[in-house]
Amino acid sequence: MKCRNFAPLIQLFFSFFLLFSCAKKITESKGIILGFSQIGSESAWRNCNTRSVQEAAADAGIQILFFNAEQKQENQIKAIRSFIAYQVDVIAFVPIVSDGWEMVLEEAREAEIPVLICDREINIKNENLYAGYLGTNMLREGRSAAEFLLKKFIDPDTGEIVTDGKSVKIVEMRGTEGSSPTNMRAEGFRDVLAGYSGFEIIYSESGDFLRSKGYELMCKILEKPELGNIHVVYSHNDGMTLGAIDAMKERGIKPGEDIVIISIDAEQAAIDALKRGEINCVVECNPKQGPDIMHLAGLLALKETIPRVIFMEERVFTEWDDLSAIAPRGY
Ligand code: GZL
Repeated sequence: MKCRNFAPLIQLFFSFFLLFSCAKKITESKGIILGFSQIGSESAWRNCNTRSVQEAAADAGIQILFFNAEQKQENQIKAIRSFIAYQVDVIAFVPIVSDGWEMVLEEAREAEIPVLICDREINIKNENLYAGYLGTNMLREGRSAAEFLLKKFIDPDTGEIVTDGKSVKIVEMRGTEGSSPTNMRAEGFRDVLAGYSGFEIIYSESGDFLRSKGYELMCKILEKPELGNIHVVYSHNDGMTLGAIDAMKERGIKPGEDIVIISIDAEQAAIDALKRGEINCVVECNPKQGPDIMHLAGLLALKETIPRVIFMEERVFTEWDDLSAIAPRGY
C-alpha cells in the first residue's frame, strides 16, 4: 500500500489556522468588529439613524460591517448569518418586524456572539438570546399623541368634549405592520383614549412609514364619503404625515385647521409644518442612537453585561409651545 505523505496538507491547514487566528488577534488589537443590519432607507428618520450609527462607529474606531436589508427580514437574517461566519465581536440590528428571530439568535448564541437590539423591539420567548435593547419608548409616544388630543378637544372647565358631532372622529395611518413602533404607538394611543367615550377611531390602515403611501392612503380616505367629517389624523411617522398633507392641500383642505394632525418622529420638515400651523403636535422619536450603540458594543465586546432596556431622551412639540426655540433637527 502506498504510504501517502500528509505532512504538506497538515502543514497547510495549520498555517491557514495560524494565519487566521493571528489575523483575528491583530484585528482585536486594532478594535472591535461590529456587524450591523439596518432595515433600509424608508424615511428621513431611518437615514438619520444610519448616519448616526456609521459616524459613531468611525468616531469610536469600531470596524463596522453595515448591511442595508432593503426592507426585507430575510436579508437581515442572511446578514446576521454572515456576521456569525465572519466571527464579528458583536452583532447589532434593527428588527424590521417583531417576530421570526429565534433561530438566527440561537445561532448567534451558539457562536458566543452577543447581540444588541436597536430601535425596534422583538417578541421572543427566551430573552437571554440577546444582551439588551436600545431604542425609544413607543408606547409612551402613542400615549403622548393621545394626551395631546385630550387637551385639544376637552374643555378644561366643563370636562366636556368640544366637537361638531357626537364624537371626535380619528383616522390612524399606521407604520409597517408587525413592527414594534406600529404595535406600540397604536396600543399607547388607544390605552389613553379608552377612558373617554367621545373619541372614535373610524379608520386605520398602514402606510408602511412611506411618504408616497401616506399620500395614497389619504387620497383614498378622503374619497370615502361613508367616513363623513374627519376631525383628526394620527400618523405613526412624519413621512406619511407629509404625504397626507399633500393630499389634503390638493383638495383645498387646510391641514392643522380643518383636520387636526398628530405626527411622530420630529424630522425638520414636520417641525417646519408645525411652525406653519399645518401639524398640531409632533412627538419626538430620537434617531441619533449611534454613540450609545457604540458604547454598548464596546462593553459587549469586553464580555460585560449591559442594561436590558435603554430608552432615548424624547420630547413632545405642540402648537402651544415656543417653537422658535427648537434647534435644527439635522434630518
Ligand atoms: C421608530 C422607527 C420608525 C420611525 C419611522 O423607532 O423604527 O421607522 O418612526 C422609521 O420614520 O421608518
